[in-house]
Amino acid sequence: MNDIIKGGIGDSVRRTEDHRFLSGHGHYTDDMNRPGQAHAYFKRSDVAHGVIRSIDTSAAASMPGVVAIFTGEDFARDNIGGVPCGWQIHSKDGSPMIEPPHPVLAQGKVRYVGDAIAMVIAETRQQAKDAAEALVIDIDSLPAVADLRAAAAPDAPLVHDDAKGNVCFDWHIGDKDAVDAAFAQAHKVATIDLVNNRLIPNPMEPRAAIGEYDLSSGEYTLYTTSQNPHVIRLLMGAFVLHIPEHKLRVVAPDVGGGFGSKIFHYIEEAAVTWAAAQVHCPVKWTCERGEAFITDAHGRDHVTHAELALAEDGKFLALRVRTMANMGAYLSTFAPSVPTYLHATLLAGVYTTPAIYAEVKAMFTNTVPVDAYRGAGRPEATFLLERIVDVAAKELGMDRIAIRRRNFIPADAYPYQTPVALQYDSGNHEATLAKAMDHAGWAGFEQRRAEAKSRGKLRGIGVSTYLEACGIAPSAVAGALGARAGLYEVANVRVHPTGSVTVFTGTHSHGQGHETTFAQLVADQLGVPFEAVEVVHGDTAKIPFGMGTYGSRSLAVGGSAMVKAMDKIIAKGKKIAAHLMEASTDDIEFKEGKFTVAGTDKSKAFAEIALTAYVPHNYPIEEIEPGLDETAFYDPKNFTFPGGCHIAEVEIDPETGVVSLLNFTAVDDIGRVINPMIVHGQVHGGVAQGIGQALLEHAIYDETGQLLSGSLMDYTMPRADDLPNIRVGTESTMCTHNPLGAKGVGEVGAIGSPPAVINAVVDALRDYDVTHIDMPATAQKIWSIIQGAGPRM
Ligand code: MCN
Repeated sequence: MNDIIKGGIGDSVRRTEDHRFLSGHGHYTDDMNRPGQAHAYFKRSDVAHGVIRSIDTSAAASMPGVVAIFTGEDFARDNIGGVPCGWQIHSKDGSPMIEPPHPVLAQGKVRYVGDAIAMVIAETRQQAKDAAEALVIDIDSLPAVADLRAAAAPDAPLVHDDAKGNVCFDWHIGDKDAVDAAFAQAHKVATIDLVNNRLIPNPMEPRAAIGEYDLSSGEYTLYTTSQNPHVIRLLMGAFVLHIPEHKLRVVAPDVGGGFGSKIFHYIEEAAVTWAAAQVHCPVKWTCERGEAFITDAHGRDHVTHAELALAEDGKFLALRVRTMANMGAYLSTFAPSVPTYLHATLLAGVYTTPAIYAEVKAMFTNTVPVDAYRGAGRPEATFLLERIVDVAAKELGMDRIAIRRRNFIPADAYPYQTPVALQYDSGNHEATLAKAMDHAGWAGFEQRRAEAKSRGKLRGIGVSTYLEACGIAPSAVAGALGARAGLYEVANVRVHPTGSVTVFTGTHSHGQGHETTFAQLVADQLGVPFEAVEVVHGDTAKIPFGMGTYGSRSLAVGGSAMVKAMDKIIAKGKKIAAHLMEASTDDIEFKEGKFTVAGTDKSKAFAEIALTAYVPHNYPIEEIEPGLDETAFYDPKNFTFPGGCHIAEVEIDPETGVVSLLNFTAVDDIGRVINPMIVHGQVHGGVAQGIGQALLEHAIYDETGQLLSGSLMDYTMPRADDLPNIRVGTESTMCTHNPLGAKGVGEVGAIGSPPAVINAVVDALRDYDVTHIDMPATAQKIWSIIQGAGPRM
């Protein structure tokens, strides 16, 4: 610990942003009120599928305070485009995915409960809401389909006429012949059918947006709760509203959590921006919690059949996976990438499985669009793998740890090419497993099980050894995998004359603590005090460009861009120092904030060089431009591949089926750590969400497309007393291709934890005939299993 600089890399600095947040000085979109603003309320469909016969706005239009009412026809008349999808997938027969237009307000048909039909703008929010109630909307209901298996039935109602069989795409990856051949040789085959339960994100701050139009300059501004303002500007400006970027500013101020749900370009953003120009005043919309349930993109929702071919010694010979993925009623911004490139490419996990073949059929249903939610695709892959590995162990009568060890990719086999496209750069699965087993007291578990049994309780322990791909960027890879834009990151490092620094980053912090960790990074590299660094993000008018925050990319990609920009600062500083100290630039060394002539005691402090750069005195202006302000773009060669081991220990009360999670251990390998405290917090948050998925959360639709769990009374979020003390440990193998050696941490908790919990629950029920329990493992499900199966003798 001694060589960790105070406020530098490796120091658990307290989060600078927290004082602002905890003292009520955060500046969220809904905190803003623009002069003369009006308020928007969206009238939404309460049927899942139907034809809009008529919308009568006359009574509503004469209600007090009403400024304007717009319907889909108004948008169509003004040639406003549909909300685009940022990803393109081709089916295995080479045909492009079906990409139905997604109008800002419904045109002709409604396709899910929550689909926006009309936008009412009034002087107050309540007036807009009251007027929306006075709209007379005539909809002929059509049969709807919400469930994946029902959507695939031959006579299922069609969500979009051109998506035959409700199929958006039917994609595949891997070597089918090799997999078939391996199955033919298998000693045994482990099989599992599972559902990855649909989730609703529920960040603390609901979405909000304010559109503004300046008549004199023709400039639009959108304030929005977004994780990636530049991407919103690009999509909304170019595809929806046709506003050139120099006339469109997008600001994402403080954002109270997103978990992926605020990456996407939502229709409300386009609607308020467009409407501001129509009604000549700013237009503000704030989502209500209940409205968020039926408008924020949902997550997960897979139905999967998987088979693992096994050799007699427990070696995995091949994996075959067939997944159906719910896209909802329209394609959200990143939706097609989630079950394909973020899911199926992860199916090797931490294992040496030589042959893998996966098919993914994406389906439309009359439900809220589904897109990335913390982990996006990787939790689904990890759940499938770590469950089937336990099933395989049971099938072969092998120990669950032993079968994992037999199949781990050895640490010395890195870099490792998987059969499903990815090349992992580093990892040490044996080390994370050993550390987690030690922290979790794995060796003493059977004693604890026996003790629980003496109290009439069923105790179980579950393990999950995972690997994920994050630091989402490599433009070449993203492009090859279907992204419609490259994914790099940008940083502008501006050193001011007195040596303080402002960093402008294209990433966006909405709970991850970037204002702290990025300041640590800059303080460490430039040798300036931590307090002298300010981090700016979230405004397209201030930052050159940026791809935003998701896929645990901000440090590995955004932080690396900062390192690149700082390298340029240091290189220029060396030239200035060489001039001041009459030395050759090659002889100047930079360390801990000082430029020194090598082998001498002659040196200049960083702040002195900064001042010289701006206030030239006897300065060779022809050779060195004044100023100390550099921008760099960083496009990594590869993803980063964090991995780790999560262990859960549960106790079940057989009388009630209630699961108590007693212990949870997470040991994650995330390469070099900038701030251990923030990293631990990220793991805690992710694990809490994973536990929520495993035990509590489920978005349930009925067969008519009504969301039954559409409020916090019905949709169970984990609370503090549902969570045990989470033991967090790290184990570092460095990322080999970014200058920091860092891997992402933002999603690991949500990826590794669900199978650990379910494996523990299944283990607790080992005396019953249970191979698998779908998430969430509610008390009712478990009680029914116990009642139905009865103990196995
Ligand atoms: N960090 C570090 N050392 C590492 C890795 C990361 O100190 N080796 C620090 C980073 O500098 C950053 C934080 O940990 O402060 C998370 O970094 P990173 O893994 O790069 O993830 P991002 O910042 O890109 O955040 C995205 C990730 C995702 S994808 C989701 S979803 C998520 C998450 O972060 N949503 C969150 N964490 C969240 N936390 C909060 N509070 N709210 C959300 O909405």
